[in-house]
Amino acid sequence: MEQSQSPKFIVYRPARLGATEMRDRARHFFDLLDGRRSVRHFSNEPVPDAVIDNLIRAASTAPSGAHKQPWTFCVVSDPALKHAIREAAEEEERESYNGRMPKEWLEDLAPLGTDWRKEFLDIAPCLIVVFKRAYEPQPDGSKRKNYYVEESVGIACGFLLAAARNAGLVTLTHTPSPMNFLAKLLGRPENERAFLLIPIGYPAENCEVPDLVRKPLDEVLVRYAS
Ligand code: IYR
Repeated sequence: MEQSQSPKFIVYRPARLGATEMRDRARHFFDLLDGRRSVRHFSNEPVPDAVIDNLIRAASTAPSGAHKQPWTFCVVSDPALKHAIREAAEEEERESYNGRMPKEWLEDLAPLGTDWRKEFLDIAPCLIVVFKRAYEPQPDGSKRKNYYVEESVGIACGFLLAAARNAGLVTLTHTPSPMNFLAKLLGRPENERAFLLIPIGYPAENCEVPDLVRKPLDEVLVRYAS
């Protein structure tokens, strides 16, 4: 059996905020995130690489099972590759909308106005394709598993969306299904499985979003206090 590493700890003392500042910042962060919307109408204006780098740095700070950080973020801005992704996504989505998705699902999607056409995959300046890493291949050819991969990568994607919103960019959480064409097109190794496709950029001038209402606090919060 391999010897386990002895843990090493360092002092951690994050700045403590005063009551007013804490309240104000909590409110401000909520307002910021409350202004986030899933966008399907993008401008083709490019986004600086350095900004995308920092969004991915932010995503990669997410907590993960046993700190395995089981994610890979692929950033696609090459027009030919974006187009290949669009073609493959539309092929799957055409089948999904025309028979694979049950009637109830299509009814639930109707207010969002989505269909099989995914023009935004050509137009958005950048597609971030997030892969989950099911395991880590070892130099001896064996596989070392990762833990709570879905949860870890889901949280990392949440951080990414929040970081993009904070930088004044808009995103879409796109899930063309099935998504295995993405690993093929991007030449990803066997341990990586596509998790989410996130177009990112600026909204088109005439961008519209569905008029959605969020659940009020009392529908999502249950307090247990004395
Ligand atoms: N993947 C399809 C369908 C779709 C499914 C859900 I759930 C949505 O919230 C939105 C769309 C598509 O991207 O159109």
